[in-house]
Amino acid sequence: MSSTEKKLVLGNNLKQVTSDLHRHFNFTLGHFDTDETDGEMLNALALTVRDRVMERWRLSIEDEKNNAKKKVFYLSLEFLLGRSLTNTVLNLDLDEAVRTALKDFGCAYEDIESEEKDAGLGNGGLGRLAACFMDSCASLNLPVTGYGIRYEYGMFHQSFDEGYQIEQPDHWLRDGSPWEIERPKDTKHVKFYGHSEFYTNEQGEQCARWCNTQDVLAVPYDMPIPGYRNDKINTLRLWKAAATDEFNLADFNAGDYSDAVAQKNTAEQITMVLYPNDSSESGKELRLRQQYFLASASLQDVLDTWTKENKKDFSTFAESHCFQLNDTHPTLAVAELMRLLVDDYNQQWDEAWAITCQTMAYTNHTLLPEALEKWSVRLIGQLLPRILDIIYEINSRFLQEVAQKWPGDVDRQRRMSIIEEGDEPHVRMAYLAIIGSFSVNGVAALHSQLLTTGLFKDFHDLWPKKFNNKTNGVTPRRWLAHCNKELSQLMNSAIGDKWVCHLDDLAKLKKYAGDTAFQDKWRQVKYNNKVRLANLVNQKCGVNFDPQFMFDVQVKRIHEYKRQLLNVLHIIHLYDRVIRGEEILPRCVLIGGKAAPGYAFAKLIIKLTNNVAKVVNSDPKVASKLKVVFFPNYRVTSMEVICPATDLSEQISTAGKEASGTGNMKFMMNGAITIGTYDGANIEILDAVGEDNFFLFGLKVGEIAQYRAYNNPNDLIAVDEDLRRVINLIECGHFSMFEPGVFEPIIRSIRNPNDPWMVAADFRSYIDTQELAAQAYADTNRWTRSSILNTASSGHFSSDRTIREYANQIWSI
Ligand code: 26Q
Repeated sequence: MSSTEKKLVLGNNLKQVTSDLHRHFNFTLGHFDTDETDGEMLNALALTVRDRVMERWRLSIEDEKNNAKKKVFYLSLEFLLGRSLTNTVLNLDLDEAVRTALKDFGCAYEDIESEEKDAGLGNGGLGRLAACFMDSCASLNLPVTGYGIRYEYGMFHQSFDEGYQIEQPDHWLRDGSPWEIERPKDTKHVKFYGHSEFYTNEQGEQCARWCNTQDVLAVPYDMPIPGYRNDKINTLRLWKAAATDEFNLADFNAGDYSDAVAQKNTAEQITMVLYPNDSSESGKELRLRQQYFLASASLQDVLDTWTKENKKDFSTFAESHCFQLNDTHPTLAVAELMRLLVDDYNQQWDEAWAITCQTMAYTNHTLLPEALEKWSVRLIGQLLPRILDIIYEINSRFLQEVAQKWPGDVDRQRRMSIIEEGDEPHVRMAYLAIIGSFSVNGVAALHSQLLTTGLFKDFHDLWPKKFNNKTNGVTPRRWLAHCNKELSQLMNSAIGDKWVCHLDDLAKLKKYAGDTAFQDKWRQVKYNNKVRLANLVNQKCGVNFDPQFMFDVQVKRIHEYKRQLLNVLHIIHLYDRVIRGEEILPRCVLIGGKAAPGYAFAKLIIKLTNNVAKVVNSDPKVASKLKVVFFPNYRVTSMEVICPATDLSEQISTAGKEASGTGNMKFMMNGAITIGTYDGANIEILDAVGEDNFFLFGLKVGEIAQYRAYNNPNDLIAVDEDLRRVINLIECGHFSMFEPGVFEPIIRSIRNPNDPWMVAADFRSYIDTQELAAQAYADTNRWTRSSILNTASSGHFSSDRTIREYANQIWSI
């Protein structure tokens, strides 16, 4: 029994859980009828579970205060948590008690859990990675706190009109959330606007202060992050913006009541909505305010805690703190930490800079040059004048260092400057992050290597040791134990249940890969999961998926580099073959994902998929061979049903463009086989599972430039009959009968000799490899063996492994 366990009062047994459920239902929530809805039952259950979280949380915080030598803070504009109830029930080992207690009420656990809304506080991979990391940190008993923003509106809700994406607001907090605890006494003031003032203090030192600011309050809401069955609860602290009283006072006293209230709105706007990952949204002031708001509130929080104990002695601060920056989004933290130390705590610049560079670490998540964050100097100067001073000072000292190492190389100085000169000068956030950090990492081996030879080569030349790789991972709790209960049970019966926290243990399944009795059971589980997904597809799309067919799935944000278009071309090719009278392996193809609201081309790909699906699904000649859906409103909770049911996982990005991918890992864990390019973490998946159990296709990074020089899509179309027929079906309007010309931009893009995404170039290889996959699927035992081997080889892709690497190699905890 652990020391924490001894101090726990609330039991996990059926009797106590039932009694608490009744108490919360009747007394906390005041329900007196028995015909309450599932939603009301969810609240009572959440409170029952939360009580058990609370007692562990208190002990964890106490324990950390007394024992943690070093604390880590994960700063991220996104935490894509999904649902909390099921995850908490699993991690606290409450599953059985909860199921039985609910039965007493005449409720099924599945109905109650499905009432919870997703916390969709993220766009996709980067946000979900932050959530998986939080789960692993707690499960590994590491002192890691997350800092983020409590968006009132999360990722938008997606629906379709005539096949076009429609966005609706996601007011996830409408009915309140039992998982957040407001902590008003830890409120911070965040400064905006105003100007810098320079003065000499009593000791005769030159100092600066930021005056005439318009402050906004940052109010923290804490969410518990439970570890897996270890009684550890970490904290995710999310900030909400609120107006200060002073802020309103001037206008209010002048009698301008409505202006005063309107100003309140400007302050509260900051945390109103999550920005979609959208190039058309770049440069928006509100986004910059969000970023600074997070950085400033979080650092003040940490420094307040520090100075309460240590006053202004920062001599051991660096050895006991580390800030991990999730991409450049929270990078103003570099300048903000300098400001707080120098202006507010009177530290010398050099000491403050040493602290900053020893505590900040930066993770990059993209290779697309257009996705690198830049903010206009004018905007930063207006909104955050003191921060701009500090960025300039950091830059000037840095450029001196460059000049010393490469005397006379002015072009290098221009290239490496934090300030990009031009008509409108910009701050390059990635450079600020690199210069202010002791560690810079990419998220898969190829990605990290491309960073050091491409985008950040100059910085790698200067500081080779700063750069490292941390291949992403996903939490096996949510992405296997929770979402695939039946497979978990089957695996437990064969190899025990240690794999939940030691995923490498799954390798023990390898010896069962060829065992036909085990294969039969494995196949049965997959079949049952396919039935479950088929029901969901039917309910959401009105299309019948036959669980006997191969389930071929691509779910992720819609982007040209991810090449959903290539997938659609394959679907059209299969359709064309059926129409031609050829036999094909029966398939159900599911595509899902959201397009950024301002990304017209991505939205057109959704429209094309919907139109193709309509033609395919309504043709009775095709019905017994091919079904297609665009799955609406894809989110964390959908993936929990989709990945256990998938046979073929589509990971088909243009080589060199997908930093890592994490969906690829969830599918692999659940026994799907990948059809994919040599890109991101696919390479490591291929390495782990071997080429017999992976369908590799397409140009590699090093082949693309040369291929482009000698090949033109139009020539490829001319010589490839299959491609020609597919293009012709789109061009002639077969999928746009009453909408002439709608898909014109798509055709133009495929035919473009400079198509950056290489769609035509990879078509032949993709189609041929899809055919190999179909043949493999037809050989049931071979496929099942491969499926088992994929799960068995997925141990490396646990976020526990990733977090151990961060903890050992970056955080030193
Ligand atoms: C930036 C500025 C303004 C508004 C929005 C943004 C913004 C928001 C989100 C920019 C990018 C993102 C998200 C990026 C992302 O999800 N990247 C993915 O990160 C995964 C985790 O490392 C990788 O697996 C994926 O390969 C990568 O695409």
